Amino acid sequence: MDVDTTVEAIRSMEIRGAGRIARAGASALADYASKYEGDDPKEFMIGLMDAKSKILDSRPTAVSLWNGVHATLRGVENCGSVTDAKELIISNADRFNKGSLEAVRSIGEIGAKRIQDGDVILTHCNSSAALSVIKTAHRQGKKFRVYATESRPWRQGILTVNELAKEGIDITLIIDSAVRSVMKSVTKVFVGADTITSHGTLVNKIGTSQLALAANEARVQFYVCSETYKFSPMTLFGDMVTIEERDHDEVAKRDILEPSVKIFNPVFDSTPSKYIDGIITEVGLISPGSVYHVMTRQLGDDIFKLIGD
Ligand code: RI2
Repeated sequence: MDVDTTVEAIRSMEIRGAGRIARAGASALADYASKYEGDDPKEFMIGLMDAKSKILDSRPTAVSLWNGVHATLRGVENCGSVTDAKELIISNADRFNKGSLEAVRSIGEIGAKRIQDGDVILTHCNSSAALSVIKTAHRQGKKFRVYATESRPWRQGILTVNELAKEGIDITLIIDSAVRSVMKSVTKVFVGADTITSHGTLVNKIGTSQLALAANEARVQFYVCSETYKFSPMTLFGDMVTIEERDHDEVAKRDILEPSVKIFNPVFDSTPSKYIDGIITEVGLISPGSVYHVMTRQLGDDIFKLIGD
């Protein structure tokens, strides 16, 4: 898929989910590189930087997209020719995408160990990382049931319940406002992540913080399933995470409302680290306080080169 088509598909949520948009961004850059037919390095780089900024502008919150794009472009400035740059971008994108899918699988293996017979699980929205945990535990023969929130306004919960039902998992759909009501019988919560800050705050689908509060009140374990490329390097340098606000029509059509009614449609919210019992990543189950160490260890000195880019 080319850059413009990818950008439009991400904006319109045809491609959604923090991991998927990161892989789509990486693939779009590889598409630009593979289709470039000239041999002018300057022209190639101008087109590449234009593609990069369009992709990064497509959705503002999930840092996975930023990390996917930067992983794909890593080292391109040192290439001596267009041919070298094209090869590097294509192989970086392939490595990022394969690593991303492998991370989701590893998270499933690690997280499944936290599920036991008799558990009642609650999940929110549609996270491939969280569902990897649930599906892996089911494939291991564990007996448990799952509640999934509808996740207004896009109702990604419908994707979740159908995906889990096809696996043969005992799954119940609830509306978002039923979370506290079912929490009495829930034993564990597994959610995904769009961004995790350097101090362990989770930014995920709107409503996640309500699940965390209700879980905390009921003494229910709250786990975040997140690939490490959802850790945000810029938050280490003090940057705030931008919370995307989407079209008002997603909440309610104007024709059913009095003209003076305002609509506010934030897509994500923040859950402080104190509500998180563990973050299940491809490098292990870590505490929110370990995000800084994992992020700096993985990025090394690159972290300083990346920031401000
Ligand atoms: P995976 C989604 O955002 C949800 O917030 C979900 O929890 C998160 O991305 C992570 O999804 P959206 O794109 O990467 O639906 O685990 O707005 O699939």
